[in-house]
Amino acid sequence: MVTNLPPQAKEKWNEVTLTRNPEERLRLMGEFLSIVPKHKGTDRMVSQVKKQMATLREEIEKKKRMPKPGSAPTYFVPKAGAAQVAVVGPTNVGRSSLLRAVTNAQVEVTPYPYGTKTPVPGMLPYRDIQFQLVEVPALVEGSSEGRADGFMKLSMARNADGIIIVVDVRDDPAGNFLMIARELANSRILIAKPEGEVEIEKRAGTQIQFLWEGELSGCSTEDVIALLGEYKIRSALVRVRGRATLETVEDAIFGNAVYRPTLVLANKSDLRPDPRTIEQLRMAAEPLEVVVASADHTPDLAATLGERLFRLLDITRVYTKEPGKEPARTPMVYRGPVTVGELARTIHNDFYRNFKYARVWGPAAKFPNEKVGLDRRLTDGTIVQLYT
Ligand SMILES: Nc1nc2c(ncn2[C@@H]2O[C@H](COP(=O)(O)OP(=O)(O)OP(=O)(O)O)[C@@H](O)[C@H]2O)c(=O)[nH]1
Ligand SMILES: [Mg+2]
Repeated sequence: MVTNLPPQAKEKWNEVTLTRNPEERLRLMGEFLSIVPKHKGTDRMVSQVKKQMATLREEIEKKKRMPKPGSAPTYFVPKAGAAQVAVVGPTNVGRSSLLRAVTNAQVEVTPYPYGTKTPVPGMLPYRDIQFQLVEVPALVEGSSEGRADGFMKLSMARNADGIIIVVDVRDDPAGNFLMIARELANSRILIAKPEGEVEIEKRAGTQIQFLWEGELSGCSTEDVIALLGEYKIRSALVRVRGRATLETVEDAIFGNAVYRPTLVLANKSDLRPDPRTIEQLRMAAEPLEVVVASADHTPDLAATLGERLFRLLDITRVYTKEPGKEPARTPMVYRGPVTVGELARTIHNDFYRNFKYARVWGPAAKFPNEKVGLDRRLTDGTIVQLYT
């Protein structure tokens, strides 16, 4: 259900989005909530905004407590490699052990709970790429309400490209999985692929441009443009994936719900779990894939996990080539399908602007050395030479 906010409320939200200062933003959000009519249709949006306010409050508090102005918050881990994957779970399930087993990270494994206090990154090599795994300190019931640095921990899952939920096969894996899933859901982090997704990228100009990787359901592009207009968004790039409704669009305006592809790792399989417990976990985790393994004893766990992440994150590797030379050894890495145009743009805007044609070899080529245009979709393993 779309919220049907009065115009003053939409006006106020527009003010919120234009404000960067956290204190000011918090104040405006409070004013926004005070003029939002409370009814069933606005329930979800109100709670989303309240969560954002709570996160802001915590940010402001953290900043006050920070030793030096400008020093980075300890929970932020810059992205590296093909994708960043947050490794989350309750305490003592073996997240550190997993990082020790499959990445280069120097990690401390502790027999006592809550041993990991700050995020630990490590690189997992797979084929010719690397995934960055980041151990997030243990989540608890109530993390989404801010318990035990909950907002910071959950924001790491939000900022990552994917998630691994680790549970212990001998410690109520289904129940613990559901606890973690609940905390993520409360933070509006979706772990199952939603029917439709919308991303709105505001930009200068006077035009709403659509990028179609899916379709609208139950509304037209005019409806979307009208709704955006009500929130004073007159120029933006709107990416539509799957089947998106007007509600999906409004969710995107409030910028809160995100989908993160997720894998479940049932760890400590060497401890001979009851097959029924594993079955319960699989049922609870549906439709997510469950990998049953042991960080301590499964051989080739890095390769197994790498392969699952590669599929889960829909990785596409493209190799650029210069005339008369061998293709680049390190690929350009994308998530999902990528066009020649997008490739050109990521290399350099000039390649895009002065583009004449491209030649392709491999999976995306009908025959080797095929001449193609900006729209050609590139698949994993394709070699591309751009001509300008
Ligand atoms: N048998 C067995 N024990 C494991 C396995 N993985 C981890 N453990 C043990 O489980 C305990 C917790 O391991 P950690 O890797 O520190 O767990 P964690 O999830 O990082 O825990 P915190 O960061 O402290 O919340 C340690 O005693 C590990 O030795 C495994 O695959 N099999
Ligand atoms: Mg740990």
